[in-house]
Amino acid sequence: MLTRRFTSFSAIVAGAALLCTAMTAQAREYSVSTVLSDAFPWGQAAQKWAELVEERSDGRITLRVYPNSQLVAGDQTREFSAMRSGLIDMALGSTINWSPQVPQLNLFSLPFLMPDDAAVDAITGGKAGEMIFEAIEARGVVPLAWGENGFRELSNSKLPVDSPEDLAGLKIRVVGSPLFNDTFTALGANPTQMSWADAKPALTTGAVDGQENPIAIFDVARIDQVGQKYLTLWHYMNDPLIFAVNQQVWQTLPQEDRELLRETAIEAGQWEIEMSRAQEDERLAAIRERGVEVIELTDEQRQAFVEATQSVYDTWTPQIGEELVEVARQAVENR
Ligand code: X2X
Repeated sequence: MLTRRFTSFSAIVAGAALLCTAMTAQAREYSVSTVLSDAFPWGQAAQKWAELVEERSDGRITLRVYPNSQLVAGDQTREFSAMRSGLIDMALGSTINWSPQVPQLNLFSLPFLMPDDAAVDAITGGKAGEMIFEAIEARGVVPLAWGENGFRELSNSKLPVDSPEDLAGLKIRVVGSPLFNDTFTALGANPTQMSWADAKPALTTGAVDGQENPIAIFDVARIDQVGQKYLTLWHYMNDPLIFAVNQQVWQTLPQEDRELLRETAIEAGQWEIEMSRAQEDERLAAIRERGVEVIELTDEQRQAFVEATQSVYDTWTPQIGEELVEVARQAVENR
């Protein structure tokens, strides 16, 4: 009796275990890395992607978003390598942070290449965008769709900047691509590379005088609270975001799941681009209200910055690729 009861109990346990195995084979979870949390449009885009995937796969596929570069111990410039090696499955990352591994992505950091949203869209949505996706794919990662971090504007704690001369000697925190050192050195500033995790403390202590980031980040991260009193709208570059997947993960996916991931990434990206552009005026008004002096440049003033940074093109065009830079320029011209 006792034996028989034990036997049937074991059978139930074994059956349950089998069922669990079958379910896990079906339901899959993937990690998605981002630099910023869902307090920011960037993190919201990743969350939107996860929601759409959850919904359309009827819960079969879960994307778990890990913000704050936590899967790469805060070092956002290692995100692409971590995704390529399979340490992380997917990411929604900035072109800046992936450019140390994919030189073509430096295209977007060329100063004053893209004067407006239409220019960004002409590049990402055209032949240049295709060339960039091919370059990413050639480096072992599958790109799916574009999002947007936004036009990066310059802030500092010292003075209203409206000419390159104003930047002389200013210590500016820049992101981890070497191109930024060249841009800010060309402008006479004193650039210091550091991760986003280190940026706010460095601004707080005054270790650096300024930084550059999109308005949404300035607003949400309350950069004005760490003494950044002057914000120059110079629109010098824009970093798109890219939704991407590790190649091995991609190869294990059935065709229908690949389509689902791609289609939802495109939708989440489009949603985020529209939302963050639509929020910009309101954010700027809020920043002004908090006492930040916002400096808008005349065409002539902007031109002085354009001219001062020409050397960056000489150094970086060969690394990005002559053809890609030319195709991008034409896209901007014909937008
Ligand atoms: O580190 C930055 O400045 C940020 C958050 O904008 C990027 O990851 C490129």
